[in-house]
Amino acid sequence: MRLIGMLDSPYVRRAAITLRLLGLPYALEQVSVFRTFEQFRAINPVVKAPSLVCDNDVVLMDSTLIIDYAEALAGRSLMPTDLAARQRALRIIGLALAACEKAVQHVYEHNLRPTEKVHQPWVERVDGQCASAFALLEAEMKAVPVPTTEQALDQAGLTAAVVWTFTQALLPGRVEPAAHPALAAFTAEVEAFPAFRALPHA
Ligand SMILES: N[C@@H](CCC(=O)N[C@@H](CS)C(=O)NCC(=O)O)C(=O)O
Repeated sequence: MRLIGMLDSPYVRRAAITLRLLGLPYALEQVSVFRTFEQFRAINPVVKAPSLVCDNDVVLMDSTLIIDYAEALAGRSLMPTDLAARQRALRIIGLALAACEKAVQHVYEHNLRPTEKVHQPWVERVDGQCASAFALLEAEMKAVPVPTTEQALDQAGLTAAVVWTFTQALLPGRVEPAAHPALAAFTAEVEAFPAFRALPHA
């Protein structure tokens, strides 16, 4: 299998770390949807990262769907099976992915548009949604114990940590660590795990 995309994408990184934690062999090809658009387009004409080229050449996209396939392939999952724990995990993943989407929209609005075409009401809406998602995520993470090994990490913790690292790297000062101490402390521990160190945000 080939996972296509850059590790500075939180979606690519969560898929890459998940594949590794599931013990699935794959090659990571760091092709950029921006800097190497044509190269990416030759692999997936939709140009979405991550893209997973499966062993039978079928191309999957969207990190959550790639993770779904990977878990079926591996015969195990990073999601809890207990209903209450699964509901909590789904809540955390939903908040983390919403926060991530809004952070990405902020970056696109400022980095891809000429300054005179930035639409301030839209930026304010996106920033407000991003702040709400991170505040709610912080409230959830207060109750999540930090795993002592990467084997104990579930998809909720994995995704929350990847999204926090991404946001701190791309939008420094915009989502304050001091206002999100649980998320910041959780991520600091999890980023020290071997899978996270082997696949750093970069
Ligand atoms: N919901 C998707 C989002 C993926 C996504 O938006 N990836 C970005 C890179 S961070 C991308 O492909 N951007 C190029 C584009 O949308 O044209 C997922 O979970 O994989």
